[in-house]
Amino acid sequence: MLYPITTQTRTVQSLNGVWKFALENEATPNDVSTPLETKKSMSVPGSFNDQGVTRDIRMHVGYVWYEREFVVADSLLNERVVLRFDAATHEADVYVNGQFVVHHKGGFVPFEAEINEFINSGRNRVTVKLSNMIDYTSLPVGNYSETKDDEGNIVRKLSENFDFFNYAGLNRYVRIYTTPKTYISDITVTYDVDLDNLAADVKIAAEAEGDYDEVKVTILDEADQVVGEGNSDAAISLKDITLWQPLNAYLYKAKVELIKDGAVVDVYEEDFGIRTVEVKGTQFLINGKPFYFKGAGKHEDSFINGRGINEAYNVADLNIMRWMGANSFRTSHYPYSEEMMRLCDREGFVVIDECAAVGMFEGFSVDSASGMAAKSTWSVLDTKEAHEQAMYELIKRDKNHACVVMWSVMNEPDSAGPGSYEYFKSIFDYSRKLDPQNRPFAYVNFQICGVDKDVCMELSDVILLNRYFGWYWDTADFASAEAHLREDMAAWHAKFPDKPIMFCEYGADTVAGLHAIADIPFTEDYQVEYYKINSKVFDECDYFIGEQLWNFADFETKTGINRVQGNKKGVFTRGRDPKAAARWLRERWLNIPDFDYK
Ligand code: BDP
Repeated sequence: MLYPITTQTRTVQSLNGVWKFALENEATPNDVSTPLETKKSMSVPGSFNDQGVTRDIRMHVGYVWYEREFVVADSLLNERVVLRFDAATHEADVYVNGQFVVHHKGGFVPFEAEINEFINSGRNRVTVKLSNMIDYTSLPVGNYSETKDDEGNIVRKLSENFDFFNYAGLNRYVRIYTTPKTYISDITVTYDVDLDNLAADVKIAAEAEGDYDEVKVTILDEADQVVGEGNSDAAISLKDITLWQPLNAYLYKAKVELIKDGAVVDVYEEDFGIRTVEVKGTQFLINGKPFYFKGAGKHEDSFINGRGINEAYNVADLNIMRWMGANSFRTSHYPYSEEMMRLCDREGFVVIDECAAVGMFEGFSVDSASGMAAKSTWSVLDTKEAHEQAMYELIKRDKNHACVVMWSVMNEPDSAGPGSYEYFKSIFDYSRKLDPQNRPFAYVNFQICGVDKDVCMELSDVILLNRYFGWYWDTADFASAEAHLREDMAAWHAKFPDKPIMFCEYGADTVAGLHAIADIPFTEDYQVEYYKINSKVFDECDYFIGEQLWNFADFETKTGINRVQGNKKGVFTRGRDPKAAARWLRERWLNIPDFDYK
């Protein structure tokens, strides 16, 4: 799916700003044929929860309404006019001038619709009925229930089956863009690279609709010099290429033009980097060299905005990670904004791209993590359809990004209980066919489904582990934690001697400002010790290819007695102030090279 940009043939118009907002009153439903009656406002993009402030909005479960007016300039009305939502979390029905236009479920990916038949010259009205409900058929997975009160009104309850707050709303940009009636609908970038001779055969495959004779492709380098020309059917050979490297990005531009009778009818420019990715034995090769992942699992989470896009945070977060010596992160636990992916392409950050498959464990709870056991997850959940859609939409959106080096199909699923293998196999088989660049696919293993219980790891190209020895397990007993971690790693390596292992989560809740000498949980000192013992074991294992800690920064969660205004495992606070561990890790990571460490 193409990102909306302005070119000689295309325009983009923002619908961001303050919209009208209302909670749905189910007794007297909103009538979309008339303007929304409300005095409430809501900023878009942004989650509605913290903007709404009081409990009735913040904790609302059910439907909400957004509405605003817009005008499309008369000069554009003969173009193809498309209304695009970058993310409506989690489910939306969109109306223009009271007429239904499009429905989409899945709160972290874009969707769009042509609206020519619904709009007029002058003022128009866009209305969104949005639901924040998630259940056992959706991704992410939520525990949903409903009852009726004495007056017969539906009372909805929702408890996340995961450890982040269910921020919802029009979380990303809303735009109208125009294209000619004959237009480029998608572009897929693939290449064969000759690393020894720094040459590449690059295929820019375009899909288009309408009446055209030919698709012309021009490849430009960063100095805007033409380095290759051809069309969309055949590969274009490039010589003396500059590779996209971690933290040292280089982006080419593919200029794609639809030609009719010798004239250009549509033009789109897609930036792309050239790099190779391969899992070979216990190594993860980028451009043929063994890469070592240093970084974190993150969240899209900021004050007031909630999960709403915050580009200043994105820029700062990458700068903070660079400061720390990090080179990578995982989009835990859902696809991040397209702007973040584009930024990572530019900055050279290496991304493990995760779909919203989280909470796929019956009865998940952070209150009893070490005491949980796999149950009948795969007969309770009915997520296959949503999961395939999520992988399809994620890969369709992110397939061309050089920053994406691996897909994560699930976080901490039940990989031990009955039916796990069959479910995993079908998702892996389905997903692998979708990636034109054939990147590795993996899932992130839950400590509950340890090496002696997990039955799915053979399907994963890399062993991604979330491990909490010294936190949920062996709390305040670092000697045992270290020993158990060492045993765990050895056991995984013995079971899969030819697969690389990396950590995608390890961490300890830490309230900034607390200190103690004697290994007291929640103190900054404890968090530092925790990272020290984990790092010591990592360095003993030559098959260990990366450390992504949990979490980059403190973040909001549902309320619970194990969460103090959110999850405090950040090595930075929610406001991005470093805890002591951030400095300790900085010392460590600046001394670990990106390549050839293992
Ligand atoms: C894992 C989850 C992550 C949690 C983390 C924790 O993958 O989302 O936030 O542990 O408990 O269960 O902090």
